[in-house]
Amino acid sequence: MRYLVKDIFTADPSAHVFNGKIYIYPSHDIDAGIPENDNGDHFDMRDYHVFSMDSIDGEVTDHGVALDIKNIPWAGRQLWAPDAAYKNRKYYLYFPLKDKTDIFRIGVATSDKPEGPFIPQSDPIKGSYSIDPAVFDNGDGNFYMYFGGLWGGQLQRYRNNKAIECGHEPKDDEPALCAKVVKLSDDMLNFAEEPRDVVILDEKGEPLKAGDHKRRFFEASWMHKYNGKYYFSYSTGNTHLLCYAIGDNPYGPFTYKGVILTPVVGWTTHHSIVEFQGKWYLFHHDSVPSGGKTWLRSMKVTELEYNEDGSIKTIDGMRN
Ligand code: FUB
Repeated sequence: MRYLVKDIFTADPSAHVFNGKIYIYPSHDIDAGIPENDNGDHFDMRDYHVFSMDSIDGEVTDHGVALDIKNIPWAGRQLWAPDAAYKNRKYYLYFPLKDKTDIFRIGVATSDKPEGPFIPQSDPIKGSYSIDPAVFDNGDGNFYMYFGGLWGGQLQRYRNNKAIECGHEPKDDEPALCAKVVKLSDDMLNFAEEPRDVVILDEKGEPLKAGDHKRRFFEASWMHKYNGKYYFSYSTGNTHLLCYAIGDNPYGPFTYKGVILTPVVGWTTHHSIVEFQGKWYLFHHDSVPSGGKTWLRSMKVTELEYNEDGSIKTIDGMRN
């Protein structure tokens, strides 16, 4: 495993290969002096930096501030885990941010260059809510956004894409809340349809239950394709695992398959998976360099390997 950046704190790394290089779009953690709570108020980030590297062991270039909260017209607070996509000679940065009423929405900003600077749209994406957008290029002209996160990520405040009066999680024996998936419009700036549930099934074909904290979705969606199958991966939040489930198309359903990464030092765990020069890599973060401060994380990379049957070899989160 390799820490990628030492002079600032970085988390939630979304890695992509653009123009033959790896570009990483992480959160930029800061010490805002806000006490830690279950609402995640201590994650009070204010800008994004974009990083690139020519090779997996090579030098990491910090391209500086790519988007600052002060330039986002609808901003309230907290720039959380972003992702990026490329289409038709334009780069798109998708980001979760609380609006002026303290509700998380998902915004989009555009640039002609992968490293930015990115110019934000004047409003969040219509119909967006919650956090952690991950945008998947299906290679057929269609792009899908996966999103959602529990607790501070506010997903429990919605049912069927509508805000409910009193946010709550289902009872332990009821189906778990799901991440959401939605096809993006041709211009990449809107949802092309109503978001759908990313249903994760257990070995009996039943949706995972809300009480199944070691397997149910919490936050940090990612999608990648391997040998024609769709791998939806995510964090289980309060049990601190990165897990994955496999399906036959971008919408699922997906069947739970196992753990990618065991708990790391720190509360959150978040990742991306990318193929580069014939190998697969897991980008993630932990709080080791800050001495365990959960809100000051550092991104890392390690190789990810598959077994013959397409399952992923579990990685030890405490390995350094
Ligand atoms: O970085 C803030 C939040 O912490 C992210 O949006 C979550 O996925 C968790 O990593």
